[in-house]
Amino acid sequence: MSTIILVTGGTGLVGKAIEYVIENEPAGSRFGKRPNEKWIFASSSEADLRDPVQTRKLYEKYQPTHVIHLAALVGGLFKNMKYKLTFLRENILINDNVLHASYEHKAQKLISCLSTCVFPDKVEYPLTELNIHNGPPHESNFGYAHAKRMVDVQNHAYKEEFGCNFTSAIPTNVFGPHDNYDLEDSHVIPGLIHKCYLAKKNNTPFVVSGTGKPLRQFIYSRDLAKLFIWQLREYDDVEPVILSGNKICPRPLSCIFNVVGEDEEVSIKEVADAIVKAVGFQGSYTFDTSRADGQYRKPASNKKLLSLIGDFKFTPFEEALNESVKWFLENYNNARI
Ligand code: NAP
Ligand code: GFB
Repeated sequence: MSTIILVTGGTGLVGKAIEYVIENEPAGSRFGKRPNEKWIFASSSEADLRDPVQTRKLYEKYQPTHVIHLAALVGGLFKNMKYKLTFLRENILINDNVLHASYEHKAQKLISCLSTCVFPDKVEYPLTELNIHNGPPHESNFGYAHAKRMVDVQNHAYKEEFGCNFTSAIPTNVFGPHDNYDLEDSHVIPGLIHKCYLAKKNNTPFVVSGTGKPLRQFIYSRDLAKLFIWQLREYDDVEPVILSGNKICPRPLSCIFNVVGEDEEVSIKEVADAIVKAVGFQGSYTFDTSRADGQYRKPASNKKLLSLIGDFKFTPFEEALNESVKWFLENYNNARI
């Protein structure tokens, strides 16, 4: 019996990381490709998942037995602040079509991707899988956040009415190769890598948005990819799992990014300092405090993940950031900039 795994959003940051891991981990290993598996990485050019007809055609074509659902309208703080209805509506359309097609085609399992921005802005910390619906999300991205939260509600409803094996993952902020480096619409790490690169190349100022004070947790895309493969193969519960870094050594900074537990976040200023080092920028940089800071913090607990996955090694942050910068420099001409 072959296993056909459809990865929607397979051409993005996270999808490309899953493809990299499946192709580069030893075949048959915990995260490597298995002999009976066929992996399909779909992009919007193959099917615009906002359209139920195109969605159905994609499922008819591939007959997936398992689905990792990544496809979404995605963006950083500033893109979210600009297009709240668009983020809400497009992601609701995509999610409803993918979940219903997965039900109609009797997918054995579906994992959808949420985000730590779904959590309430005012709630006790650390955030756990039980907090998702305990209050409104931060106003900066309430469109995207509500669309993502609804997937958890849909998963429970499909399970109760039809017995579907649907679940979800809640990653913290992700970065890595194949990211979106657009100067305005991207997330903070790719946005600052691009800005720092241009400042170095053109000898112009490097300007970081906001105050630099907000705190974040980050996960390297290729580590997140392994966690998705683990969830696909070894986790069968409707409740979501937060996918974030592990605390495996005390601060200093070089450890903090992939050891970030719920009580260890990093400031945007620390991120900017790390990017200056990785890019090799010699100048100083300033903060444009006229631009928004967004949510101050969203510390998510990875206790559930750690209790289930056992031994897992996260990539050292500086290695992950250097990989991302290297990929960006080598692919500048065809990257999403
Ligand atoms: P990304 O790099 O922007 O990739 C998005 C993917 O979705 C692309 O493959 C894109 O296809 C596809 N897509 C977008 N609109 C589509 C549509 N209408 N129909 C079909 N496919 C469509 O995003 P990402 O960072 O990999 O995000 C993947 C998932 O992780 C998303 O669900 C996102 O919400 C979640 N997430 C991301 C972060 C983060 O920091 N990046 C953090 C937490 C959660 P094309 O290549 O054809 O455009
Ligand atoms: O990754 P980011 O855009 O999104 O980070 P969020 C925003 C934080 O980084 C704010 C600061 O404090 C910004 O002021 N920042 C500094 C920058 N310079 C830059 C820059 O050049 N670009 C960007 N983008 N930020 C997003 C949610 O929140 O998290 C999404 O809006 C999604 O829905 C994503 O969930 C994972 O972490 O604030």
